[in-house]
Amino acid sequence: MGENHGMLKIPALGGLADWLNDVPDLTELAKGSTVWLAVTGLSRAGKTVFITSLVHNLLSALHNPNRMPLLKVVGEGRLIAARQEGAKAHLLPRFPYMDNIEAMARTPAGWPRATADISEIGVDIRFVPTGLLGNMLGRISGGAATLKLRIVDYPGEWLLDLPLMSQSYAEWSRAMIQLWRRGLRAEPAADFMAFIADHPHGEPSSEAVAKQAHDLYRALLITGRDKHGLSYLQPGRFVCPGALGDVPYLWFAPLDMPEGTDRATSGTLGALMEERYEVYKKEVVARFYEDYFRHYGRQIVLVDVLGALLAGREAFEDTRLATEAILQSFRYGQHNILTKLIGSARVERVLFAATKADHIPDPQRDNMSALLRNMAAIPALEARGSNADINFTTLASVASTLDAAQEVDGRQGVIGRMVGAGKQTRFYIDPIPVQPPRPDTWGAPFLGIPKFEPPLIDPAPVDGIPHINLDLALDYLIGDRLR
Ligand SMILES: Nc1nc2c(ncn2[C@@H]2O[C@H](COP(=O)(O)OP(=O)(O)OP(=O)(O)O)[C@@H](O)[C@H]2O)c(=O)[nH]1
Ligand SMILES: [Mg+2]
Repeated sequence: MGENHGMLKIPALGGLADWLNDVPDLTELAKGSTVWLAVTGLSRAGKTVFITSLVHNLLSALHNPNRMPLLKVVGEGRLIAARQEGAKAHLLPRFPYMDNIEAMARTPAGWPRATADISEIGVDIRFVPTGLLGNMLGRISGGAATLKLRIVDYPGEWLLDLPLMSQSYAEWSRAMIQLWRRGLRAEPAADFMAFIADHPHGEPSSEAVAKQAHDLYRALLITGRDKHGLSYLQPGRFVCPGALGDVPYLWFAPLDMPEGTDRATSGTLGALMEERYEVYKKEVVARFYEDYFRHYGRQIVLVDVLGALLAGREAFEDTRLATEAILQSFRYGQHNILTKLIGSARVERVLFAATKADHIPDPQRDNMSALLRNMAAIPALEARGSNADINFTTLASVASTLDAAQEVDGRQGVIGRMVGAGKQTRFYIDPIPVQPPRPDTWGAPFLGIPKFEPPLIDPAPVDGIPHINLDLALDYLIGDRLR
């Protein structure tokens, strides 16, 4: 304070203008404003657990601020209240926060069920704004501001469809058929390939054949995901349909379209598939971006990097491809398809987060973040231009283990109770590489990382849930709106 002691310091005019540019609209702040945070990621990445823990820890933060010290509004003691928003006429299904908490707090503790569709939940955060703003608002509104946080859970598979928007049916078919002929994919694809070899694109259009091809292709995508750990699966709605239902325009599949064929001939099987593909793009893919995605200014993309590492070389490579494809939804070019879809709406901040960090010991976690960054080919994208602000981290929404005290064969590990086993188990892992491993260094794949039981959880919003980096992640995503 010095010589200004006792006086309100008025900033110089230039400084004031800068300051006004930096803060959200004053009246908006006094009334309360809204921020959308979308949580996405491929199946089993940890979206439901993340949102459940986030909401529970926010609602508990007043009672137990020690859980969320790195969320500055909590760490700085500025939180006044955090409440679940009251009943509203929202359009999206409600995220089942209480059911999920009860599943985790039960004895024996379990995990929430897998989810199939988009859902949302709101938390109203009342807080004291920082600094000068706080002083001014102090007079306007009794010292507090309210941020309405709207959290949305949607399948990351839906983002895998953005590339379709700039591909014709023939181009997309060729890309898919090539992909399914190679490596790990060839064996499960054999039946589907045999079927489309019997039904070339030029044969007369047939509803029954189209439906059969679709059923075979869809089953292939789901087998690829569940039995082979594959992630780069298009179209995303064949794997995660959401509330679409079994409508006829979905009944398409790629066909063997020869190089040089750009449009299917009218009246053929190829033409029927093409027509449905185009309707799918317009009615499903474009609509998701236009009606939903464009509103979600802050997004977190959860990636099960550890699961991908353990699933072996090809599954890891597939996760890498999928992560790269998802990243396209956050890169705006002057004339690119995303910009056409969402217009001037912008995703401002995106956090890519490697989940389930409690499966690896603390010293390995920075490597995990670096590996995720390298998987997404971020170095090539460093010149950001008008892209969203993108960051990387490693987190555990529900820390269910402790670091094991001893090393075994030079490997560090964690210790926790396995679901259903009832006794403590240690899990050791090779050091996490910062670059995708070289082809000759991969071990034998195994699917499904160990399932540890959640720790003891109080279902009342008092104590919160132990986590790793959840507060840091949230501060990056919405901290600026809580200043
Ligand atoms: N130990 C531990 N396990 C976790 C954590 N987060 C998720 N898991 C495990 O991963 C599984 C999947 O998590 P969910 O949150 O249901 O994943 P999701 O992305 O919602 O999956 P879908 O709804 O199928 O798309 C859980 O059942 C847990 O076994 C975590 O922070 N720690
Ligand atoms: Mg889920």
